[in-house]
Amino acid sequence: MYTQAMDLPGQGTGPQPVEASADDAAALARQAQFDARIDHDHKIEPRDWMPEAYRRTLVRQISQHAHSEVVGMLPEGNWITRAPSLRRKAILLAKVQDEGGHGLYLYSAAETLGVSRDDMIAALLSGKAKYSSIFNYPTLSWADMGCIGWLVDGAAIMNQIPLCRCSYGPYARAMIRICKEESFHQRQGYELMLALCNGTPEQKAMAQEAFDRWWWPVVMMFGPSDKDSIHSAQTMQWGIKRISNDDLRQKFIDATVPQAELLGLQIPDPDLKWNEQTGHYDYGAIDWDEFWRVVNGDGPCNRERLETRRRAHENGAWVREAALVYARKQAARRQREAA
Ligand code: BYC
Repeated sequence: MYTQAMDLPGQGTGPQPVEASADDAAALARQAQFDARIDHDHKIEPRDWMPEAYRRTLVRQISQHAHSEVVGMLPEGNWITRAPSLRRKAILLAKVQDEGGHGLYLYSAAETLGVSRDDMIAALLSGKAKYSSIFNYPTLSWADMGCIGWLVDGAAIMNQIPLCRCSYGPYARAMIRICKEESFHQRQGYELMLALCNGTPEQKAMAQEAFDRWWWPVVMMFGPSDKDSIHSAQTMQWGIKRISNDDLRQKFIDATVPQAELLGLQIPDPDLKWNEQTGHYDYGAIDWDEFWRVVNGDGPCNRERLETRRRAHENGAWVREAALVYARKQAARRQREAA
């Protein structure tokens, strides 16, 4: 049984009411039904009753995820005009567009929980809402496009495949499509890195330099270590998160080291080594001060990213207004025709 079932009306440690009211009995029944659905790994759907804390947790995670996709368009958008060939430009454009689409599915999934898109976007633009730390790093060379696809999307897939089994139906279903697209993103990134690593010595050096900058921020992307993760225990009990931050990080490192070796790249971690006993790679200490600095708004590009989003939002105001006026006109026309 889950912890949320422990503090229900009439179940506290204080004096117990002699008889539960009809409302209490109904609340207990709803809670029991919710717990049973979670226990049996059934999906919770928007019209099902759910505890308020479950709803709030989902709104937090799904909206942060949506914001990450939308802000995640910026570091790569920076290179669309400078892609070295038409083929690379077409791939990058398609990838960035997919990310915009992921943001939209995710905002829609969050809206099914009764929160408005306007409120979610206002929280992002005011700096109140979080988005992934990884998008606060700059993209300095073309090899960064390879590293983002290979490593950032690779980490995203590792984190998001288990979310396809999330207990909340609309989020789980959005993740299935998103993961398919992320898989294409990861492959195009690896293929780009392969081309650079098999290219001239300058191209190989550019690939290594980008890899050196992205490795640790990507390792941090999985979130704080399990002992410092404030939400994990509850979200795992609710079947939202299925694998812990540290376990996902380990899976990612184990999968990525052989890929780096195939590219002939050096991993910028002197403590990284295969551990025969555990069957996993051991890795060096993570700079958690840097992680929290970036999460709390003081990373290399936090201000620039938010400023760009704010400007885009302001510049798009006329489009939103025009769409609303058009919708009102259409509705008025339908009403006239129906009269
Ligand atoms: N960056 O208790 P914890 C993409 C926050 S988009 C910033 O472990 P939780 C892509 C956390 O929110 C990738 N903040 O939290 C797009 C919490 O703060 P609050 C985005 C982070 O929720 C374009 C606090 O730290 N993916 O893939 O159990 C191009 C304590 O953490 C970070 C998702 O959003 C971070 N890295 O676990 C390419 C996936 N890590 O909310 C690629 C869905 C932690 O209490 N989200 N924090 O203020 C998740 O799976 C989980 O929310 C997390 C964190 C693993 C991120």
